[in-house]
Amino acid sequence: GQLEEVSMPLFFGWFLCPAFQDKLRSMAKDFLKTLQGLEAFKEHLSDFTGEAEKEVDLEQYFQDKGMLHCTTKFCDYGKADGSKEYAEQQIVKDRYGSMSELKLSTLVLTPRTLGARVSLTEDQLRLWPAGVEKEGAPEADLPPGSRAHITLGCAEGVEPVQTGLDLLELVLLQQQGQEGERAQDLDLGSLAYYGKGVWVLSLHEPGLAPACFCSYYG
Ligand code: ACK
Repeated sequence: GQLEEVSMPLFFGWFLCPAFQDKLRSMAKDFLKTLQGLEAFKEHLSDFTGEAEKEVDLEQYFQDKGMLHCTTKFCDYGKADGSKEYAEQQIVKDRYGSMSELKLSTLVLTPRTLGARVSLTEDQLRLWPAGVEKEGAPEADLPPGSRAHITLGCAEGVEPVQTGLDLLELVLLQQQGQEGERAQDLDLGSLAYYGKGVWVLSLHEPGLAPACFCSYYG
């Protein structure tokens, strides 16, 4: 009926608790500060500026996209394929409003986006929609959950949907056996460069972020 259509959200996902949002934001800030001071980063600066000589302030370069979350299903108020089917699943109804911990293993920075990769548990994967990896990387065959992420910032003019697409590209490279060029060990983790401005920080200690599974209406 009409009410049902009205009730379809922009997206479903896990929403980080406010205290952990602050923690993650300040961790990202530290990372950006450290990264832009590294010689290795400066060598590849043209990936970001288009010019080798120009300086870049990464904290300004990446714009905050609001409340930190990990999208499961993007519904676009019911306009996106499979929204209704997703929302009607028993597991989605059962878990709605429940808390779990998101495991953050990696920070991924590209000239377009800054994001945290989320490693979903078996149980969390039950809320992961089918086909979103294929949708983002049609030519690849990536395991469910490969696209799970938290967008931490986007370059000017870039939409947050790009963070998941950038992550899929990285996961594909890793699936093909690329490990990146080991750049440096930082306090937070070990840093690798994958070319074309893609920097990956594997955290020494994965972060555990308490989050609530629900939906966002905008
Ligand atoms: O950072 P995100 O995961 O990327 O969170 C936002 C959220 O929905 C609200 O815009 C994500 N998003 C936007 N468009 C799509 C799409 N076509 N497929 C998957 N996720 C999307 C965006």
